[in-house]
Amino acid sequence: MYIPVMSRRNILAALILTLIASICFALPVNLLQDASFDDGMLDTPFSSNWMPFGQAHCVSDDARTGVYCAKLFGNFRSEQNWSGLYQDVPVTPGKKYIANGYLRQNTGDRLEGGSLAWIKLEFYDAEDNQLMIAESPVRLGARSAANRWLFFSTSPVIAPGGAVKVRVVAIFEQQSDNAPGAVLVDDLTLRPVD
Ligand SMILES: [Ca+2]
Repeated sequence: MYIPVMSRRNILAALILTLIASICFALPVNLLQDASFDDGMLDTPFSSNWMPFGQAHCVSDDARTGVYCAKLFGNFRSEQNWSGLYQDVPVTPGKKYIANGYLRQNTGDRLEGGSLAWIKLEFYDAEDNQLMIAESPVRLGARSAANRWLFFSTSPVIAPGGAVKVRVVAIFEQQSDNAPGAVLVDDLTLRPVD
């Protein structure tokens, strides 16, 4: 009986496929739902996974993936104010998490003055007490590049003892200068870190 022997080329291909598969399966899942803001309906632009606050809108301009992204801008209150949106995710104390995503500003609606946007993690206990905050060290501001999506990330952070959930926040801060400008947000992720 003839039994075909795998050629070196086939063995190499099999090894490469195995390596790719192991890398793919090793990537932890995104714990956020509707991370690309594309699951909303016409009457409720954001899906129920997201809680918008201040001036947070679902728009189809320049979405990074899918059709929609979030657009944040100031409340023009002549005092420091915030807009944004967040999603709460259950966490395990002692486990490490990291959040990241993409922010963008466009020519014609660039940030001015002291306006800033960034990504933040807030850990809460069962009584909704805020235990810890972790923020992306880099923020998008008036001097940041325009017309392209920029990647922002927190550091990996350990959920503190007593934490039951983490709030992933994309936040826009406007100062008392009422500076104009808007920020687009798309493709947020929250991943556990081994
Ligand atoms: Ca999107």
